Amino acid sequence: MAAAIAVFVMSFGGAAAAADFEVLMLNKGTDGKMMGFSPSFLQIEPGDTVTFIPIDKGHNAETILDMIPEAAPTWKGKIDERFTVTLDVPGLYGFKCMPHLGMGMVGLIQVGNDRSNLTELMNVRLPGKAQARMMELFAKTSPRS
Ligand SMILES: [Cu+2]
Repeated sequence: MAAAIAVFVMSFGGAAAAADFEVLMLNKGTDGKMMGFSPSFLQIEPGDTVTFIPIDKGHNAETILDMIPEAAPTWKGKIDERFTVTLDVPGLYGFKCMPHLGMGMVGLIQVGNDRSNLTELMNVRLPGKAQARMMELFAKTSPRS
């Protein structure tokens, strides 16, 4: 019993603390483009959290159908809502602002060093400017080691 507790404490102490990343929802992105998440690409570790912050009004953040790892739950923030999601399943997560998808308000999160679902994401057709912006984000992912 005592040994089991000691092992637990050691493994817990050795684990890196989960980090929180902030993504701003803006009418004008830091890249100068209209309607955007900043940053629009993040690479985080499993168990880290991402907080979406409504700096400007009228935005939300939600997962795009068929653009998250198979085992991962979808998530959806309300318009003008600050909300935090914990991402445990490694892989790529495409997300959008529902009202501004056609204007290219999309983002991409890579959890861990895993982009094994990249092909699935690339097969999803997005409207308007979203497709081109998402292709730019795909280029920022790094391969599985
Ligand atoms: Cu928006």
